[in-house]
Amino acid sequence: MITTKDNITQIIETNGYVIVKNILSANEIKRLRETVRNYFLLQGVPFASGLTQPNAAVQVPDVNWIFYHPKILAVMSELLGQNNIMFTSHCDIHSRTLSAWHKDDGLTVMEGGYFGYPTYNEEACKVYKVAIYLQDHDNNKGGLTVRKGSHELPKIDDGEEFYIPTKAGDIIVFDVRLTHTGQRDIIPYPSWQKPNQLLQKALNKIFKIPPDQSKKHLKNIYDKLFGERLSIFFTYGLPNEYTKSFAMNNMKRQLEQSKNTNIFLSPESRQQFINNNVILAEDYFSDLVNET
Ligand SMILES: O=C(O)CCC(=O)C(=O)O
Ligand SMILES: [Fe+2]
Repeated sequence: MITTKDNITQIIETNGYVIVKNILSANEIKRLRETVRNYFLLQGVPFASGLTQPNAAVQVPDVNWIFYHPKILAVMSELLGQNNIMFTSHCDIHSRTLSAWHKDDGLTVMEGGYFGYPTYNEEACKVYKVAIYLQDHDNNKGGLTVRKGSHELPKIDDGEEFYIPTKAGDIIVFDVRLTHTGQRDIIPYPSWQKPNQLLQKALNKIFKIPPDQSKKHLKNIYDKLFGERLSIFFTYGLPNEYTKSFAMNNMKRQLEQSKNTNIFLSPESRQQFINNNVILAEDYFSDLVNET
């Protein structure tokens, strides 16, 4: 579904996600790819057959310009229905990771989830994640697949499945309660499902390697042939208790996953957000400081 700006607010409220085309230029995508790629040459946390970096807003300040990119701020203000919006300090960057169906409300991560309890029926709970894939995914199934309307449905199997074809430069914004998944298969073409398994079996046999290892080899071959799959995810919300709670608890998850304790944005990033009238969830992180 390709959308115009006039109806994006209604679409995200109904479907739980929206695609906004052509937000970033080819140069901006190139710059982000270089930053993310170079970062993962030496750093990152092994995750789902690839590398991830949670808390990237703090750990990888070179990506921060994307958070206050004028077009992204305009989209987020439009979607949230007001100029006052809050940045949660959530940002994960990924390289070559695989994924499975999940929600980003934290209910599978901690007791009560990031909001403290399930919020599927609560209208004031508006926490929206931006997904930026740094390559085209319109000819494969390596981008984002969602379940329509599932931001209002607690069960992970509920809601019609829809694959979102994106070009580098497009962004997807989704409600963090939406059920979604990234690339599930090593070779992300549905017709390759059988060959995927056969290839893996052949690798097991030829090289006498255990199945999880062969999966890794197969994935390396695919990545080499088709290029690295890189992505950036970050989250804004209405400046209210839901967003603050999401931000604080999600920060706990990010610290746990990255084995780190830095929670504050750099003074430069802070200033940029302030210049753009963005409210910062980190201003409410004092409880976290006392805990860590
Ligand atoms: O792997 C992907 O593309 C999806 C990542 C994701 O769902 C997340 O970071 O929460
Ligand atoms: Fe997710």
